[in-house]
Amino acid sequence: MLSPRQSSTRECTSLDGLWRFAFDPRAAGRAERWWTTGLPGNAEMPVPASFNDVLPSREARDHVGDVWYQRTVRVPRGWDGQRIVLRFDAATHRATVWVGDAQVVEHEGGYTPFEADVTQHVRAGEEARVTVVVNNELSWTSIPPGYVQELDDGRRVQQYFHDFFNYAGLHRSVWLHTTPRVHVSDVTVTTTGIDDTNGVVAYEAVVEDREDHEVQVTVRDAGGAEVARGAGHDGTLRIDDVELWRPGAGYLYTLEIEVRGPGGELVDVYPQPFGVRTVAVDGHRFLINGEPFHFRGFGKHEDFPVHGRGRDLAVMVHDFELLKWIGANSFRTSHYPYDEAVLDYADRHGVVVIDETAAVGINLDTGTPILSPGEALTTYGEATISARTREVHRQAIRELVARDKNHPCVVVWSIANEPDTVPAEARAYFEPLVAETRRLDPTRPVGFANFMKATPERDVVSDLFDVLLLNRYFGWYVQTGDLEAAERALETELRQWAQRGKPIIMTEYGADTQAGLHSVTSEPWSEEFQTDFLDMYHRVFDRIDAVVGEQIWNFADFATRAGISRVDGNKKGVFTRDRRPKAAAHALRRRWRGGA
Ligand code: GCB
Repeated sequence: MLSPRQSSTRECTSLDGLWRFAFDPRAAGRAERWWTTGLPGNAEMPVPASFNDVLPSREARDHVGDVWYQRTVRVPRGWDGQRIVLRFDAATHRATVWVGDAQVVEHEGGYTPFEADVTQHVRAGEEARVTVVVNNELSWTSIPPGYVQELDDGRRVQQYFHDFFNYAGLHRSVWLHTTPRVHVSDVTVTTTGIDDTNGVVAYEAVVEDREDHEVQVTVRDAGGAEVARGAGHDGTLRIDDVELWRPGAGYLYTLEIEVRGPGGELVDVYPQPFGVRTVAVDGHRFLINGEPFHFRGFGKHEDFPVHGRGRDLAVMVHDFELLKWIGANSFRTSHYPYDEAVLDYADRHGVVVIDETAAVGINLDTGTPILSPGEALTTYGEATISARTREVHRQAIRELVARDKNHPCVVVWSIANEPDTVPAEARAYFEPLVAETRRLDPTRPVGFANFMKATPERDVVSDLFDVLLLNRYFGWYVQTGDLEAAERALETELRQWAQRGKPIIMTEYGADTQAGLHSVTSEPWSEEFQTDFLDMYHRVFDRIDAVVGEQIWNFADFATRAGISRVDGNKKGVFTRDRRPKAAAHALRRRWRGGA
């Protein structure tokens, strides 16, 4: 799905700001048709933001069920005759939208965009009422999964198997924008070849209602100069003296797609940024533009006080600057697709991204108290993770690839985090999903973040994937505090994985650390321990050629639900939740930047 962009034929207005808001735990609003009557009460809620921590109450934080957002928007007078689109960058985890009294769209999945053509429901120059019901429940057929527990006292509690708070609401921007009736509705740009001086890219543009219309494309360099041109809705273009997109130097071109009518008149223009770069796996090596790449960075979260997972450009830029400060060159969008502004920024600044779906917690055998459901359930089964779940997961992959395929920063699709890949059923579950990801995008390696219990002897799916993404906690969840034993265990297992002949990227390793806690004997939870723990992992990585990436868990401390192993959230950050460095941050900076 294309991002809304301005051009000489397209206009865009933001619907961000304060919206009317109401909690609706008993789903009264659907029965009472609140989209026709307005919302009860006088609460207001900022968009974008998670609603949970904005209002200081337990009910708000732990709300399970529907919440309603409503506002009016005046449609610009000049939009008469245009196709008008209402777009949500995300609604977590599902939403139904009305304009006036008419339902215009429904969407499942909390981290990918959706839109509705609302031309029939609004009039240029007049006001329109937009109402959205967002539901935050996780079920056995949602991605991520969970279930709602009904307590004896009538309360409903959301249970889930992932280690981050179930923030919800309108986390991302809402837009009203125009396109012409005949318009570009999709574009794919891929690099098909590069040599020392030239790049060849293939493009494909989809144009709606394009009878008698022609497509022309122009490639412009970063300064706006034309460097290639072509015609037709698909084709290949050669860029001489090409400037490649490289890690650390995110050079972007723009493919300008023009649709022209029968008389040659300009009907639509859509500018699509892209980078010229290749990605490949060759034995143990991970190659970007044919050169070995070593991932240095973190698993992150979209997480910050008060607004939860809400889009925040100040925090976003600060995080990127901290990545630069510490010498990181990459991160993983653990554990869901991030706001598109994050990927746009990474494209422009040459930061490498492992892009992950929201399929986290497909695992009822984690054995850690924070994640175990407390009931004896098996991961795969008719009543738990079933073929129906897999179809929702497949759709999540489709929406991720559709949104992010043109981002040069994205070099790996991670289709799940720590699923249960020990039982035989895991193979039947994952085989079609891997095939689907490759069908959708044959140009990028596919991986999933492997869970500690799925060792080389026990895991039944890793051979299906191109890269080995491993999450390991030797020295923390096992051999706690004993870094000597942990070092041996880590090295032994990594050497086993290395025999598979694929690149290994360590996508998680880390230790909870209370900022300000110090210890001469390097006790767990102290800043000294976190530094020693990471040093130990790095010694091992440096001894094994197959390890081509180190992404620490986590960039910053983050919110989780309450639990006996979480004190005000997960503390494995190298930065605190408000982005102050722990001692390990300085140690990492020395490793990753040397003297620089
Ligand atoms: C994991 C998960 C991550 C958790 C982390 C932890 O393996 O992938 O979501 O937060 O461990 O800290 O336990």
